[in-house]
Amino acid sequence: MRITAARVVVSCPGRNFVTLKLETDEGVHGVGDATLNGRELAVASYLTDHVVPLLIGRDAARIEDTWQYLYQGAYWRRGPVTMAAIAAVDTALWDIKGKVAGLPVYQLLGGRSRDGVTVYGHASAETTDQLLVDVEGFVARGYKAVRLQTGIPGLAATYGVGTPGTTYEPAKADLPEEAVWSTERYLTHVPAVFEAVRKEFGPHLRLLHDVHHRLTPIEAARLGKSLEPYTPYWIEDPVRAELQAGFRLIRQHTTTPLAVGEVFNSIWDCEQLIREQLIDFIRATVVHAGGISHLRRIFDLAALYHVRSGSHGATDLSPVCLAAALHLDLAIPNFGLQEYLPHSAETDTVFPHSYTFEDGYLHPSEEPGLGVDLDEEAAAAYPYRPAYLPVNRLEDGTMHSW
Ligand code: KDG
Ligand code: MG
Repeated sequence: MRITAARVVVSCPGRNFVTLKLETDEGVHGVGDATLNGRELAVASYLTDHVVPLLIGRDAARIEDTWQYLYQGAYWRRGPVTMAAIAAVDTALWDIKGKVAGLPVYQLLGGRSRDGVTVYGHASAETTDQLLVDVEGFVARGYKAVRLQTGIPGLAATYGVGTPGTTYEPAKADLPEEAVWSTERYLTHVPAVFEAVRKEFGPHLRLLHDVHHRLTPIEAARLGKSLEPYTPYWIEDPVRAELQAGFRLIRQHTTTPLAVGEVFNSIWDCEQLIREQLIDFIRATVVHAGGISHLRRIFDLAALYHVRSGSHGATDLSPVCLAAALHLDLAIPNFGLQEYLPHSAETDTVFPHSYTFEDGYLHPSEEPGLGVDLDEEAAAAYPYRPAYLPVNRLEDGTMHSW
């Protein structure tokens, strides 16, 4: 079976997505997500200009060989643009293989290791009182795990804090917005939020929190220690992870579990973190970490070191990525938790899918392949709109990690 056509579709049904559609001479097609929030057109160009010409005429059955061909053949290895492009090809080829076999992709990955994929949602509000109401809504819908984010008193805006009832979307049109950050105010506030939620909801609801890379290792250690009485399921991205050894310092001081990896694009970004057991959950995901093939490699390494998966699942990962993640989540032995933020109605129209949510679990489709598609006609009605993630500055104006 040969690849006969490859189209890169950039669309903005509520937010921007880059999607690759591969067609074959046997009439079977596959889709892959290549979205890189705020840098979408770079991946679209990488695919259109440098990958699509290499795919035409290739054997669609050779998933691993194609992965190695694109990864090693580029000479310039790794990086978010390259790995998102490779991910899209890999995902589309798994979709095709499932359709050819007449099986959902999770069956090709070894079959189910669990009944459903436990997910967490984002409870978020400006104040702690409003947050309690939002958490209540998640509990009522059956969620077993909830991420907590609130505004920080004294700061005008806080990254990742959405309005309850709306779709999560930190990227804003036009140029990046600038927000002010204070680590001191943040570290004082967060333990009180956890205390309030634990008091209201008891010990069994899994509570998570995203630090968005804003602390130094010793500050993160202090946060972890201060949250221990409220037993968080994890704190995420406590520090930037370019320096993997930096996590040793956090580990020396706290038993609060650590999750990291949504910006990772290869196994080499987390090899030391995993091998030294410096983290508990690896948050890499299909679209940004080289597709199903490479993410499975990361999860297999993690399994050797008691590290579980906790894949990123924000709304800038398209339904194609989410579907692919669910097939992997269902099959691997060391699944931990899957992030789930429902997409907007426009996004769902452009990406018809058959995964389902019930009582805190997601279930991938039983359809052959991934069980998700791209409606190209619907996508054409939503042209690309430039949008960027915000940047942070300290109170004195210094640029700060977000
Ligand atoms: O593109 C950035 C988003 O995906 C990010 O803000 C989401 O941190 C995030 C999360 O944990 O979902
Ligand atoms: Mg995050």
